[in-house]
Amino acid sequence: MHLPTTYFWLGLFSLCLMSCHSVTKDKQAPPPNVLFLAIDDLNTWLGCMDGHPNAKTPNLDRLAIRGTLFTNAHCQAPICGPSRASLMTGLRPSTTGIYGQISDNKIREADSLLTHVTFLPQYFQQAGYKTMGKGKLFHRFAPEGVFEERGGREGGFGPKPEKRFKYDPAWFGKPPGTQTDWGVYPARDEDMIDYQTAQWAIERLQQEHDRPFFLAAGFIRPHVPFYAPQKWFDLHPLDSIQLPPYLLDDQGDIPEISVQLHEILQMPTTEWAKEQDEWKAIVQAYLACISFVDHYVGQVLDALEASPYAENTVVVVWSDHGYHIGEKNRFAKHSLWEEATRVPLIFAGPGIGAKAVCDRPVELLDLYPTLLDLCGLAPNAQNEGKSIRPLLENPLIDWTKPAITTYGRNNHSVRSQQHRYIHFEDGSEEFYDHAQDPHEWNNLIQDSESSDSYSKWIEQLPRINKPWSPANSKGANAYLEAQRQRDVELGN
Ligand SMILES: [Ca+2]
Ligand SMILES: [Ca+2]
Repeated sequence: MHLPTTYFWLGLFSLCLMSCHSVTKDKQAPPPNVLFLAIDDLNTWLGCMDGHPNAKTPNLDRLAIRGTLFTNAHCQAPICGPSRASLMTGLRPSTTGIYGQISDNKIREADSLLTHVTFLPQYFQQAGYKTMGKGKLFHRFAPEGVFEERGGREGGFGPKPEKRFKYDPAWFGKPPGTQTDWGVYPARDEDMIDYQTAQWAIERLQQEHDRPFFLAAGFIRPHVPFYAPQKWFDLHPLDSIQLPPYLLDDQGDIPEISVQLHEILQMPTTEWAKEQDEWKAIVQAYLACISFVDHYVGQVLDALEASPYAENTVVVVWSDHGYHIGEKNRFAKHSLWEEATRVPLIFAGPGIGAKAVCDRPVELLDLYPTLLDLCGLAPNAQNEGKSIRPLLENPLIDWTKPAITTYGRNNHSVRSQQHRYIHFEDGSEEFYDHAQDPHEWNNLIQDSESSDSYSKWIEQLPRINKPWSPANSKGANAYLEAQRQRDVELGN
């Protein structure tokens, strides 16, 4: 046999093999599925994060090992409704005027920009995905038409005892108007809403789907009331509980408008909890609720791993904002400070680095474009976030875009890798250096040596600051409600 001819045929055969392989591979690799898991009011008290030494979250920890954990991710608004509206529309609160709680079906009418907005799951549906959702995804469940299969949401925040355990109307001299309470309740996990949500998601993962899917489940713990069955409290014995850092006169160096914006109604203060010897019990109950929800997130992850979708599904777990558990004299979200803006965010699946930790600042607003990018869908030109796929491939690359959180109109926090700069509508400011001051106790705004480093963040503030939309519910305190009324009365 003539050698060159042999090489020619061998070469052609190899080419054919390569091209046949590539066709087959394409046929076998449809776009990835998405498993989208929301957790309500979860701060960074995870075993895999540095939030709290008593945290026990083995399931979120193992997901973090499978994927990329973001340790400097932030919400766009520090309360449920506007945070979720921003994530699902891909637009900042300052672009839409959604600063307060908002009914799911009012989002489209909040601003003319939103009349034809394509919510994140809908974008997947329009790209040929099967979309399924249950639980707290938007503020309550989801606007009409967002999910092809609507699992809905059970009412409220789960079963309640006949009489609240700890709620005290004397906290602020007001009648009960909050869900805030803590204690062992109910007796069985099966009576918790999140148990039902997990079972529903597991059933969907056990089904055969004829198209790629976008499966969303929204868990409601650790949102108040901090109720969970006994076994979750047993994981966190009271005498083992460590208290978060706290500085009594912390508010002495912040501007007056910050004091007004951060006024918390109908929630206990840390001083109250100390006087009543309840602080450890609140920490214990919050940790118990987190361990409970971690277990049921873990059951959904187990179902994914046991399914034919294990290798071809992008998993994302996120919380809608953080929560103060006594730091800054409060038990609440509702702030532009670290404990309320910072959230756990974990991605895992095809194309995503494993055992990776990324400390670059990222935003929940980035989820929409990132998920489109990971699934090979065309970008949505309306999105204001940025795909963080480059960080999922290499968590150490340069990333200068800061994370911005907005509370009320024209009050913004800008979080970079090291600093937090806060700018209020009247021009007042706060500035913190996390390298020296991780608890944001020392407002450096008067410190001339720091002025160079914060001035650059002013340029990052949103240019648009839409008035409050009339679609918002009342503001959460006197300052926010006055701001809302002023905007609405002026007719926007
Ligand atoms: Ca929430
Ligand atoms: Ca301070």
